[in-house]
Amino acid sequence: NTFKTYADRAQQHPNACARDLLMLMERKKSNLSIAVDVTSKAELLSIANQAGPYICLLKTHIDIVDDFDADLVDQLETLAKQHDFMIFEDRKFADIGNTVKRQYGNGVYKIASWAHITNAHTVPGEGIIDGLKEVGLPLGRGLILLSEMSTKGALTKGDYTVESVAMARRHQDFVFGFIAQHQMNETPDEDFLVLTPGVGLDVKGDGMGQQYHTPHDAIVSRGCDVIIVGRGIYGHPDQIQTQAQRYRDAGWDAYLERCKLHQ
Ligand code: UP6
Repeated sequence: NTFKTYADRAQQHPNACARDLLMLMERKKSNLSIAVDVTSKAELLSIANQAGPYICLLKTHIDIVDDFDADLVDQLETLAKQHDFMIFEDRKFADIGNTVKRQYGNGVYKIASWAHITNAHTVPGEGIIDGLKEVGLPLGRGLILLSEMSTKGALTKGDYTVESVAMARRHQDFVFGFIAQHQMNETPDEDFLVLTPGVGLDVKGDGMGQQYHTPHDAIVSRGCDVIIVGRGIYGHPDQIQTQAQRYRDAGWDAYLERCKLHQ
């Protein structure tokens, strides 16, 4: 039986960032990442503070915040320590290595200085990983690749997905997983984490291509590891805690069911 719990995987994983995340998930009993796609600093901080106790990972789109400043990052880091979560900037880098290296380390956001995890499209080929790695690896950061998108008509399928996994395999010191809709491992000793957006319990889509599946579907049927939930939680501003707890429970129950199935 080759099934491994998050705790087993935390012990054995070759990538430091993946080990930290898996350990945190186990310790906190949460495989929930919240996507906080709001445009004001105050709102972002308030949601992070309310959802903090229920999440393993806070996913940001830092460039949509109208009143971004360095203090926002300081406060997010404080909340991350206080509530014990990691930070994932969903930057979706997509340029040549020499450019993404600057987009990651420099500019207004200096993403590499605060985001434990970021991600990249594989459309430019492997040079994008080389560029990001130059900046991120010395800082102990981790990268995930987009091998499968959640949206209707996405071109991330077939050979594109297969090639993306092959690229990750060649950079396991830095790349530890995927944004995808299915488990991506090819051999029993391979252990890429799969973080899955397009998760919701109440609606099937958003009229702009997004497609939603349940936490159960993602974790049990498709073998994903982390559920990413945005509007399902922050779309109810007066119920952040209730919804975060609801998705945390749904994600963790699904994980326990997966463990039981493989016992
Ligand atoms: N996201 C997707 N699909 C992908 C990759 N990333 O939805 O394939 C991101 C979006 C958003 C979040 O950028 O931040 O995940 C999903 O939010 P939602 O739950 O509100 O749809």
